[in-house]
Amino acid sequence: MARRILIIGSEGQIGSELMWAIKKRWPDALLVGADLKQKQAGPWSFEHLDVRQADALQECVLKHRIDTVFLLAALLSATGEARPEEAWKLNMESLLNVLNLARDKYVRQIFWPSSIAVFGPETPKQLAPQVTVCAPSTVYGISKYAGELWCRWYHEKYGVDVRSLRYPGLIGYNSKPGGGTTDYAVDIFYKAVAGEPFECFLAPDTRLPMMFMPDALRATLELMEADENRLTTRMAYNVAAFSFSPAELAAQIKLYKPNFQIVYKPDHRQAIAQSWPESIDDSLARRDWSWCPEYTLEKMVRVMLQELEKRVTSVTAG
Ligand code: NAD
Ligand code: AKB
Repeated sequence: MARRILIIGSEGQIGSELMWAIKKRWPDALLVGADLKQKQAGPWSFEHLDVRQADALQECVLKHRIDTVFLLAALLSATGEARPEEAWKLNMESLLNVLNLARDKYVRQIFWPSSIAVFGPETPKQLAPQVTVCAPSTVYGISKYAGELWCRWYHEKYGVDVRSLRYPGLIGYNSKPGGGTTDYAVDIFYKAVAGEPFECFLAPDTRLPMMFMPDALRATLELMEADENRLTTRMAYNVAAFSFSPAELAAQIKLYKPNFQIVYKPDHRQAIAQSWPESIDDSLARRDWSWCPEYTLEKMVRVMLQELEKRVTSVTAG
């Protein structure tokens, strides 16, 4: 039977791309977006919804006879440090509201993303293992790690089919990020294409795990399709693609844009970035559900520049 899907946070960086990816991969699925923001374009229903309101959420699920929820609403790392109580409340209440709907059998399957932010200064910097010291130093990271534990608890206690990934920093050309520490890795491309210098809020040698959006979307949907008997964790799977520093990314961009200029003015986000590992070991995801990234740093940079150039050209021509 075709899925009936609710994406909460549908107007954000991932949600606005995931809607199209689902339409392509599961064409028969019924799709409903939900967000506090207004709907952007898209051939699906939309509900203006505050996911913290459990009754309104349940009403929406019943109205559309939803069986699958992707919960993407959250405050990210940098915003979370500025608004810690709001971040904790939103990130936890939204998850518990959705988990309770699955416990009570209103929905069958949940996707909820975790992050590399679950790791902290004591985690090994290179190839951070699936199971390791997780003592995050941000409110966002604390909420993600607590969320992972809640997911496992609801699965063990009530059999809830909840699945999760520890996304690295995500880079795409169709949507812009908001409030994260890895946002610079998207913003830099807009400046490069506009022929303007880029002021980077991280130091040149700050290496972080990153992933191109098409890989992240595919990982998400492959995990949701995976045979549940093969899943060996109901916390979140590490997934990796490549790592780079701002200087390494700028060097790649300069191959196409030799006049591109970058200056470094590290701010409060530097400490957050420094608390995260430089690379991730994703061997469990590779073993359990055959995860394999397609994009390298080089390929991602080429496609990002090509796609953003096309937009500039079509705007200029129009
Ligand atoms: P985003 O901030 O771009 O989008 C979040 C969306 O949720 C926004 O459209 C916002 O309006 C909406 N929202 C906020 N509060 C809401 C509420 N109370 N009710 C309904 N909607 C609400 O975030 P994103 O980058 O798309 O991230 C989505 C998820 O993926 C988050 O859980 C985030 O922690 C996780 N994640 C993202 C990245 C990344 O690089 N983008 C990396 C790791 C994990
Ligand atoms: C952030 O920087 O906060 C996010 C993340 C890695 O979770 N992009």
